[in-house]
Amino acid sequence: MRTQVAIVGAGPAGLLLSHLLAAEGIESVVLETRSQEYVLARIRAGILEAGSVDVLDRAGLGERLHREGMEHRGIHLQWPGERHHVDFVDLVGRSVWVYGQTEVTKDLVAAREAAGQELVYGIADTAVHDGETERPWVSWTDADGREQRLDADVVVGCDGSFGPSRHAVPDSARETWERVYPYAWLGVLADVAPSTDELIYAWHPEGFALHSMRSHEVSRFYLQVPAGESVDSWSDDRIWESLARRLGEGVDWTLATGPITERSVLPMRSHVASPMRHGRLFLAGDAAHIVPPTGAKGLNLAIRDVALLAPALVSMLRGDHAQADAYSDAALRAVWRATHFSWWMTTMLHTSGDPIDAQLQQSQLRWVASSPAGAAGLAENYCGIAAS
Ligand code: RFL
Ligand code: PHB
Repeated sequence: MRTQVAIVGAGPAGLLLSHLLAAEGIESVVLETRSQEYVLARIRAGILEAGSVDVLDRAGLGERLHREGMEHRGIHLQWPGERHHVDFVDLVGRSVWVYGQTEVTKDLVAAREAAGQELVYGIADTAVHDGETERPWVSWTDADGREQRLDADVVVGCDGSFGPSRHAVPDSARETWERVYPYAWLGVLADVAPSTDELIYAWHPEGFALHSMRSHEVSRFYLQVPAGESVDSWSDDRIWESLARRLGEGVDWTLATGPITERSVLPMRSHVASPMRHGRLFLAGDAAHIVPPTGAKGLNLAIRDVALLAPALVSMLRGDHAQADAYSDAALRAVWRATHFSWWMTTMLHTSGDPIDAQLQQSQLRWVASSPAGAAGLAENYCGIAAS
Protein backbone atom coordinates (compact mmCIF):
# COMPACT_ATOMS: atom_id res chain seq x y z
CA MET A 1 0.00 0.00 0.00
CA ARG A 2 1.12 3.54 -0.64
CA THR A 3 -0.27 6.92 0.42
CA GLN A 4 0.92 10.50 0.79
CA VAL A 5 0.50 10.77 4.59
CA ALA A 6 0.42 7.73 6.91
CA ILE A 7 -1.33 8.74 10.14
CA VAL A 8 -0.85 6.53 13.20
CA GLY A 9 -3.79 6.87 15.64
CA ALA A 10 -7.49 7.66 15.12
CA GLY A 11 -7.95 9.96 18.12
CA PRO A 12 -8.95 13.59 17.58
CA ALA A 13 -5.46 14.55 16.32
CA GLY A 14 -5.24 11.82 13.68
CA LEU A 15 -8.84 12.13 12.47
CA LEU A 16 -8.73 15.93 12.25
CA LEU A 17 -5.41 15.81 10.39
CA SER A 18 -6.81 13.42 7.76
CA HIS A 19 -9.83 15.72 7.41
CA LEU A 20 -7.79 18.93 6.94
CA LEU A 21 -5.41 17.22 4.48
CA ALA A 22 -8.30 15.83 2.43
CA ALA A 23 -9.76 19.34 2.13
CA GLU A 24 -6.52 20.28 0.30
CA GLY A 25 -6.53 17.17 -1.88
CA ILE A 26 -3.88 15.29 0.12
CA GLU A 27 -4.54 11.59 0.59
CA SER A 28 -3.91 9.75 3.87
CA VAL A 29 -4.51 6.42 5.60
CA VAL A 30 -5.35 6.37 9.33
CA LEU A 31 -4.15 3.34 11.33
CA GLU A 32 -5.70 2.58 14.74
CA THR A 33 -4.97 -0.18 17.22
CA ARG A 34 -8.38 -0.13 18.95
CA SER A 35 -11.77 -1.00 17.49
CA GLN A 36 -14.00 1.78 16.18
CA GLU A 37 -16.58 1.03 18.93
CA TYR A 38 -13.89 1.49 21.60
CA VAL A 39 -12.64 4.77 20.13
CA LEU A 40 -16.19 6.15 19.88
CA ALA A 41 -17.10 5.21 23.46
CA ARG A 42 -13.96 6.55 25.18
CA ILE A 43 -14.77 9.32 27.70
CA ARG A 44 -12.13 12.01 27.99
CA ALA A 45 -11.93 15.79 27.80
CA GLY A 46 -14.90 18.16 27.90
CA ILE A 47 -13.82 21.75 27.19
CA LEU A 48 -13.03 23.39 23.85
CA GLU A 49 -11.28 26.76 23.60
CA ALA A 50 -12.90 29.25 21.19
CA GLY A 51 -9.83 28.78 18.94
CA SER A 52 -10.50 25.02 18.77
CA VAL A 53 -14.15 25.72 17.93
CA ASP A 54 -12.93 28.03 15.11
CA VAL A 55 -10.73 25.27 13.69
CA LEU A 56 -13.66 22.80 13.76
CA ASP A 57 -16.04 25.40 12.26
CA ARG A 58 -13.67 26.23 9.42
CA ALA A 59 -13.30 22.51 8.72
CA GLY A 60 -17.10 22.17 8.42
CA LEU A 61 -17.32 20.15 11.65
CA GLY A 62 -19.11 22.62 13.92
CA GLU A 63 -22.79 22.05 13.17
CA ARG A 64 -23.68 19.66 16.05
CA LEU A 65 -21.21 21.40 18.37
CA HIS A 66 -23.16 24.66 18.02
CA ARG A 67 -26.52 22.88 18.37
CA GLU A 68 -25.70 20.64 21.34
CA GLY A 69 -22.62 22.23 22.95
CA MET A 70 -22.88 24.76 25.77
CA GLU A 71 -21.03 28.08 25.61
CA HIS A 72 -19.65 29.15 29.00
CA ARG A 73 -18.57 32.67 29.98
CA GLY A 74 -16.17 31.45 32.67
CA ILE A 75 -15.68 29.14 35.65
CA HIS A 76 -16.35 29.21 39.38
CA LEU A 77 -13.38 29.03 41.74
CA GLN A 78 -14.28 27.68 45.15
CA TRP A 79 -12.80 26.96 48.57
CA PRO A 80 -14.59 26.36 51.90
CA GLY A 81 -16.93 29.26 52.52
CA GLU A 82 -16.36 31.06 49.21
CA ARG A 83 -17.30 30.70 45.57
CA HIS A 84 -16.16 33.25 42.96
CA HIS A 85 -17.08 33.52 39.30
CA VAL A 86 -14.18 34.25 36.95
CA ASP A 87 -15.83 35.81 33.88
CA PHE A 88 -13.61 35.17 30.85
CA VAL A 89 -15.81 37.23 28.52
CA ASP A 90 -15.50 40.32 30.74
CA LEU A 91 -11.80 39.72 31.38
CA VAL A 92 -10.44 38.75 27.96
CA GLY A 93 -13.42 38.84 25.59
CA ARG A 94 -13.49 35.10 24.94
CA SER A 95 -15.61 32.14 26.01
CA VAL A 96 -15.15 28.33 26.06
CA TRP A 97 -17.45 25.52 24.94
CA VAL A 98 -18.55 22.39 26.79
CA TYR A 99 -18.62 19.65 24.15
CA GLY A 100 -17.16 16.24 24.98
CA GLN A 101 -14.17 14.76 23.17
CA THR A 102 -16.39 11.73 22.60
CA GLU A 103 -18.73 13.93 20.52
CA VAL A 104 -15.84 15.60 18.65
CA THR A 105 -14.58 12.11 17.75
CA LYS A 106 -18.04 10.98 16.59
CA ASP A 107 -18.35 14.06 14.34
CA LEU A 108 -14.87 13.44 12.89
CA VAL A 109 -15.49 9.74 12.22
CA ALA A 110 -18.85 10.54 10.56
CA ALA A 111 -17.22 13.19 8.33
CA ARG A 112 -14.27 10.97 7.38
CA GLU A 113 -16.49 7.98 6.62
CA ALA A 114 -18.83 10.12 4.52
CA ALA A 115 -15.79 11.22 2.48
CA GLY A 116 -14.60 7.62 1.99
CA GLN A 117 -11.47 8.02 4.16
CA GLU A 118 -9.53 4.82 4.73
CA LEU A 119 -9.59 4.14 8.50
CA VAL A 120 -7.94 0.85 9.49
CA TYR A 121 -8.96 -0.35 12.98
CA GLY A 122 -7.86 -3.23 15.21
CA ILE A 123 -4.21 -3.35 14.17
CA ALA A 124 -1.30 -4.68 16.31
CA ASP A 125 2.52 -4.40 16.36
CA THR A 126 2.53 -0.92 14.74
CA ALA A 127 6.07 0.20 13.90
CA VAL A 128 7.37 3.32 12.11
CA HIS A 129 10.47 2.84 9.91
CA ASP A 130 13.02 5.05 8.14
CA GLY A 131 11.55 8.36 9.33
CA GLU A 132 14.86 10.10 8.60
CA THR A 133 14.81 9.01 4.92
CA GLU A 134 12.77 10.19 1.90
CA ARG A 135 10.77 6.91 2.06
CA PRO A 136 9.29 6.38 5.54
CA TRP A 137 6.92 3.44 6.08
CA VAL A 138 4.70 1.85 8.71
CA SER A 139 4.26 -1.88 9.37
CA TRP A 140 1.56 -3.66 11.40
CA THR A 141 -0.35 -6.90 11.83
CA ASP A 142 -3.94 -6.54 10.68
CA ALA A 143 -7.08 -7.81 12.44
CA ASP A 144 -6.80 -11.10 10.46
CA GLY A 145 -3.20 -11.66 11.59
CA ARG A 146 -1.59 -10.65 8.26
CA GLU A 147 1.59 -8.54 8.11
CA GLN A 148 0.97 -5.20 6.36
CA ARG A 149 3.12 -2.34 5.07
CA LEU A 150 2.24 1.23 4.12
CA ASP A 151 4.76 3.42 2.27
CA ALA A 152 4.28 7.18 2.49
CA ASP A 153 5.86 10.55 1.78
CA VAL A 154 5.33 11.53 5.42
CA VAL A 155 4.37 9.64 8.62
CA VAL A 156 2.55 11.48 11.41
CA GLY A 157 2.43 9.95 14.90
CA CYS A 158 -0.93 10.86 16.46
CA ASP A 159 -0.89 7.74 18.60
CA GLY A 160 -1.26 9.28 22.06
CA SER A 161 0.83 8.85 25.18
CA PHE A 162 1.38 5.09 24.83
CA GLY A 163 1.88 4.85 21.05
CA PRO A 164 5.15 3.80 19.35
CA SER A 165 5.75 6.87 17.12
CA ARG A 166 7.54 8.98 19.71
CA HIS A 167 10.03 6.13 20.23
CA ALA A 168 10.79 6.05 16.50
CA VAL A 169 12.74 9.28 17.07
CA PRO A 170 16.20 8.03 18.15
CA ASP A 171 17.10 8.74 21.79
CA SER A 172 20.12 10.74 20.61
CA ALA A 173 17.80 13.15 18.72
CA ARG A 174 15.14 13.46 21.42
CA GLU A 175 14.89 15.36 24.68
CA THR A 176 12.06 14.69 27.15
CA TRP A 177 10.83 16.44 30.27
CA GLU A 178 8.51 14.80 32.76
CA ARG A 179 6.77 15.40 36.07
CA VAL A 180 4.64 12.71 37.69
CA TYR A 181 2.17 14.03 40.28
CA PRO A 182 1.55 12.16 43.56
CA TYR A 183 -2.22 12.28 43.01
CA ALA A 184 -4.73 11.10 40.41
CA TRP A 185 -8.32 11.95 39.45
CA LEU A 186 -11.28 9.72 40.05
CA GLY A 187 -13.55 10.59 37.08
CA VAL A 188 -17.28 10.00 37.41
CA LEU A 189 -20.07 10.30 34.83
CA ALA A 190 -23.63 10.51 36.19
CA ASP A 191 -27.12 10.73 34.73
CA VAL A 192 -28.10 13.87 36.61
CA ALA A 193 -28.65 17.46 35.55
CA PRO A 194 -25.66 19.66 36.48
CA SER A 195 -26.09 21.49 39.81
CA THR A 196 -24.23 24.49 38.39
CA ASP A 197 -24.43 26.78 35.36
CA GLU A 198 -20.65 26.72 34.75
CA LEU A 199 -17.78 24.47 35.91
CA ILE A 200 -16.75 24.60 39.59
CA TYR A 201 -13.03 24.11 40.39
CA ALA A 202 -12.83 23.53 44.16
CA TRP A 203 -9.90 23.59 46.55
CA HIS A 204 -10.66 21.64 49.75
CA PRO A 205 -8.45 20.35 52.59
CA GLU A 206 -9.56 16.80 51.64
CA GLY A 207 -8.47 17.35 48.03
CA PHE A 208 -9.50 19.00 44.77
CA ALA A 209 -12.93 18.48 43.19
CA LEU A 210 -14.34 19.55 39.81
CA HIS A 211 -17.98 19.75 38.76
CA SER A 212 -18.16 19.59 34.96
CA MET A 213 -20.92 18.48 32.61
CA ARG A 214 -21.63 16.92 29.25
CA SER A 215 -25.22 18.11 28.64
CA HIS A 216 -28.27 19.41 30.48
CA GLU A 217 -28.91 15.82 31.62
CA VAL A 218 -25.39 14.44 32.21
CA SER A 219 -22.83 15.64 34.77
CA ARG A 220 -19.09 14.90 34.91
CA PHE A 221 -17.19 15.04 38.21
CA TYR A 222 -13.59 14.57 39.30
CA LEU A 223 -12.12 13.99 42.78
CA GLN A 224 -8.45 14.17 43.73
CA VAL A 225 -7.36 10.74 45.00
CA PRO A 226 -3.90 9.36 45.81
CA ALA A 227 -1.90 8.10 42.79
CA GLY A 228 -2.54 4.41 42.26
CA GLU A 229 -5.96 4.50 43.99
CA SER A 230 -8.35 1.65 43.12
CA VAL A 231 -11.85 2.58 41.90
CA ASP A 232 -13.11 -0.20 44.17
CA SER A 233 -12.37 2.05 47.18
CA TRP A 234 -15.07 4.43 45.94
CA SER A 235 -18.68 3.38 46.55
CA ASP A 236 -21.47 5.56 45.14
CA ASP A 237 -22.18 6.92 48.62
CA ARG A 238 -18.55 7.82 49.24
CA ILE A 239 -18.34 9.60 45.87
CA TRP A 240 -21.49 11.69 46.43
CA GLU A 241 -20.58 12.55 50.04
CA SER A 242 -17.07 13.62 49.05
CA LEU A 243 -18.33 15.71 46.11
CA ALA A 244 -21.00 17.41 48.25
CA ARG A 245 -18.40 18.29 50.93
CA ARG A 246 -15.57 19.41 48.66
CA LEU A 247 -17.81 21.37 46.26
CA GLY A 248 -20.30 22.77 48.75
CA GLU A 249 -18.72 23.33 52.16
CA GLY A 250 -19.67 26.69 53.61
CA VAL A 251 -21.72 27.84 50.62
CA ASP A 252 -25.49 27.76 50.25
CA TRP A 253 -25.72 25.13 47.54
CA THR A 254 -27.02 21.59 47.04
CA LEU A 255 -25.55 18.88 44.84
CA ALA A 256 -28.12 16.78 42.98
CA THR A 257 -27.20 13.09 42.74
CA GLY A 258 -28.12 10.40 40.21
CA PRO A 259 -27.07 7.03 38.77
CA ILE A 260 -23.30 6.77 38.14
CA THR A 261 -22.68 5.32 34.68
CA GLU A 262 -18.87 5.31 34.54
CA ARG A 263 -15.96 5.70 36.96
CA SER A 264 -12.21 5.44 36.40
CA VAL A 265 -8.92 6.64 37.87
CA LEU A 266 -6.72 8.87 35.67
CA PRO A 267 -3.00 9.21 36.48
CA MET A 268 -1.58 12.74 36.17
CA ARG A 269 1.68 13.79 34.60
CA SER A 270 3.34 16.51 32.55
CA HIS A 271 5.48 15.24 29.67
CA VAL A 272 7.03 17.01 26.70
CA ALA A 273 9.09 15.35 23.93
CA SER A 274 11.16 17.57 21.66
CA PRO A 275 11.54 17.98 18.73
CA MET A 276 8.10 17.14 17.32
CA ARG A 277 9.68 16.23 14.00
CA HIS A 278 12.44 13.87 12.92
CA GLY A 279 13.00 13.92 9.16
CA ARG A 280 9.71 12.82 7.59
CA LEU A 281 8.19 11.68 10.89
CA PHE A 282 6.06 14.34 12.65
CA LEU A 283 4.38 14.07 16.07
CA ALA A 284 1.10 15.73 17.09
CA GLY A 285 -1.12 15.73 20.20
CA ASP A 286 -0.55 13.41 23.16
CA ALA A 287 2.11 11.52 21.16
CA ALA A 288 4.39 14.50 21.85
CA HIS A 289 3.05 15.99 25.09
CA ILE A 290 0.83 15.17 28.06
CA VAL A 291 -0.61 17.68 30.52
CA PRO A 292 -2.52 17.04 33.74
CA PRO A 293 -6.20 17.74 32.92
CA THR A 294 -6.75 20.59 35.44
CA GLY A 295 -6.35 23.29 32.76
CA ALA A 296 -8.49 21.39 30.17
CA LYS A 297 -5.67 21.72 27.66
CA GLY A 298 -4.95 18.18 26.28
CA LEU A 299 -7.55 18.10 23.52
CA ASN A 300 -7.07 21.79 22.67
CA LEU A 301 -3.32 21.33 22.22
CA ALA A 302 -3.94 18.34 19.93
CA ILE A 303 -6.25 20.50 17.77
CA ARG A 304 -3.73 23.38 17.79
CA ASP A 305 -0.86 21.09 16.69
CA VAL A 306 -2.89 19.70 13.82
CA ALA A 307 -4.12 23.13 12.69
CA LEU A 308 -0.43 24.10 12.43
CA LEU A 309 0.77 20.83 10.87
CA ALA A 310 -1.86 20.33 8.16
CA PRO A 311 -1.00 23.44 6.07
CA ALA A 312 2.72 22.79 6.69
CA LEU A 313 2.41 19.29 5.21
CA VAL A 314 0.33 20.53 2.29
CA SER A 315 3.09 23.03 1.40
CA MET A 316 5.82 20.44 1.96
CA LEU A 317 4.18 17.93 -0.37
CA ARG A 318 4.00 20.70 -2.99
CA GLY A 319 7.73 21.36 -2.58
CA ASP A 320 7.89 24.21 -0.05
CA HIS A 321 9.43 22.96 3.21
CA ALA A 322 9.57 26.25 5.17
CA GLN A 323 6.43 25.74 7.30
CA ALA A 324 7.25 22.09 7.97
CA ASP A 325 10.72 23.14 9.13
CA ALA A 326 9.15 25.69 11.50
CA TYR A 327 6.44 23.30 12.85
CA SER A 328 8.22 21.83 15.86
CA ASP A 329 9.42 25.13 17.32
CA ALA A 330 6.07 26.86 16.73
CA ALA A 331 4.06 23.99 18.22
CA LEU A 332 6.36 23.67 21.24
CA ARG A 333 5.91 27.32 22.20
CA ALA A 334 2.17 26.73 22.66
CA VAL A 335 2.87 23.36 24.29
CA TRP A 336 5.12 24.88 26.94
CA ARG A 337 2.62 27.67 27.68
CA ALA A 338 -0.13 25.08 28.20
CA THR A 339 2.23 22.81 30.16
CA HIS A 340 3.04 25.65 32.52
CA PHE A 341 -0.62 26.68 32.91
CA SER A 342 -1.73 23.09 33.54
CA TRP A 343 1.01 22.65 36.17
CA TRP A 344 0.02 25.99 37.77
CA MET A 345 -3.71 25.13 37.95
CA THR A 346 -2.85 21.67 39.26
CA THR A 347 -0.50 22.82 42.01
CA MET A 348 -2.83 25.67 43.03
CA LEU A 349 -5.81 23.36 43.49
CA HIS A 350 -4.52 19.94 44.66
CA THR A 351 -3.63 19.38 48.31
CA SER A 352 -0.15 17.99 48.91
CA GLY A 353 -0.40 17.13 52.61
CA ASP A 354 2.16 19.84 53.48
CA PRO A 355 0.45 22.56 55.61
CA ILE A 356 2.49 25.41 54.07
CA ASP A 357 1.19 24.47 50.61
CA ALA A 358 -2.40 24.88 51.86
CA GLN A 359 -1.64 28.43 53.03
CA LEU A 360 0.16 29.35 49.80
CA GLN A 361 -2.65 27.90 47.69
CA GLN A 362 -5.37 29.80 49.54
CA SER A 363 -3.44 33.04 49.22
CA GLN A 364 -3.01 32.41 45.49
CA LEU A 365 -6.71 31.57 45.05
CA ARG A 366 -7.78 34.73 46.88
CA TRP A 367 -5.53 36.82 44.66
CA VAL A 368 -6.76 35.18 41.44
CA ALA A 369 -10.40 35.56 42.49
CA SER A 370 -10.15 39.16 43.71
CA SER A 371 -7.59 40.85 41.47
CA PRO A 372 -8.54 41.65 37.86
CA ALA A 373 -4.88 41.11 36.90
CA GLY A 374 -4.80 37.67 38.57
CA ALA A 375 -8.14 36.65 37.10
CA ALA A 376 -7.17 37.88 33.62
CA GLY A 377 -4.03 35.71 33.69
CA LEU A 378 -6.11 32.62 34.43
CA ALA A 379 -8.76 33.61 31.86
CA GLU A 380 -6.24 34.30 29.10
CA ASN A 381 -4.55 30.93 29.55
CA TYR A 382 -7.77 28.94 30.05
CA CYS A 383 -9.29 30.41 26.86
CA GLY A 384 -6.11 29.69 24.90
CA ILE A 385 -3.23 32.06 24.46
CA ALA A 386 -1.10 32.75 21.40
CA ALA A 387 2.31 31.83 22.88
CA SER A 388 5.05 34.33 22.12
P1 RFL B 1 -5.54 10.13 21.75
O1 RFL B 1 -6.93 10.60 21.91
O2 RFL B 1 -4.94 9.36 22.87
O3 RFL B 1 -5.50 9.26 20.42
C1 RFL B 1 -4.39 8.44 20.12
C2 RFL B 1 -4.90 7.27 19.30
O4 RFL B 1 -3.79 6.44 18.92
C3 RFL B 1 -4.15 5.10 19.13
N1 RFL B 1 -2.95 4.28 19.25
C4 RFL B 1 -2.42 3.56 18.24
N2 RFL B 1 -2.79 3.41 16.96
C5 RFL B 1 -2.08 2.58 16.18
N3 RFL B 1 -1.00 1.87 16.64
C6 RFL B 1 -0.60 1.99 17.93
N4 RFL B 1 0.43 1.28 18.41
C7 RFL B 1 -1.32 2.87 18.79
N5 RFL B 1 -1.20 3.22 20.09
C8 RFL B 1 -2.19 4.07 20.36
C9 RFL B 1 -5.00 5.14 20.39
O5 RFL B 1 -5.81 3.98 20.53
C10 RFL B 1 -5.82 6.40 20.15
O6 RFL B 1 -7.02 6.13 19.45
O7 RFL B 1 -4.53 11.33 21.40
P2 RFL B 1 -4.77 12.70 20.59
O8 RFL B 1 -5.53 12.44 19.33
O9 RFL B 1 -3.46 13.35 20.57
O10 RFL B 1 -5.78 13.54 21.49
C11 RFL B 1 -5.37 14.04 22.74
C12 RFL B 1 -6.49 13.93 23.75
O11 RFL B 1 -7.12 12.66 23.67
C13 RFL B 1 -5.97 14.11 25.17
O12 RFL B 1 -5.06 15.19 25.24
C14 RFL B 1 -7.02 14.37 26.21
O13 RFL B 1 -8.12 13.51 26.14
C15 RFL B 1 -6.35 14.25 27.58
N6 RFL B 1 -7.29 13.86 28.59
C16 RFL B 1 -8.07 14.81 29.10
N7 RFL B 1 -7.85 16.10 28.74
C17 RFL B 1 -8.62 17.08 29.22
O14 RFL B 1 -8.42 18.24 28.86
N8 RFL B 1 -9.64 16.77 30.12
C18 RFL B 1 -9.90 15.46 30.50
O15 RFL B 1 -10.82 15.21 31.25
C19 RFL B 1 -9.10 14.44 30.01
N9 RFL B 1 -9.33 13.15 30.34
C20 RFL B 1 -7.45 12.50 28.98
C21 RFL B 1 -8.51 12.18 29.85
C22 RFL B 1 -6.59 11.48 28.53
C23 RFL B 1 -6.73 10.16 28.94
N10 RFL B 1 -5.75 9.19 28.53
C24 RFL B 1 -4.95 9.42 27.34
C25 RFL B 1 -5.28 8.16 29.35
C26 RFL B 1 -8.71 10.84 30.20
C27 RFL B 1 -7.84 9.82 29.76
C28 RFL B 1 -8.14 8.42 30.17
C1 PHB C 1 -14.22 17.50 31.65
O1 PHB C 1 -15.38 17.93 31.53
O2 PHB C 1 -13.93 16.31 31.41
C2 PHB C 1 -13.16 18.41 32.11
C3 PHB C 1 -13.43 19.77 32.21
C4 PHB C 1 -12.44 20.62 32.67
C5 PHB C 1 -11.20 20.12 32.99
C6 PHB C 1 -10.92 18.77 32.86
C7 PHB C 1 -11.92 17.92 32.42
O3 PHB C 1 -10.26 20.96 33.46
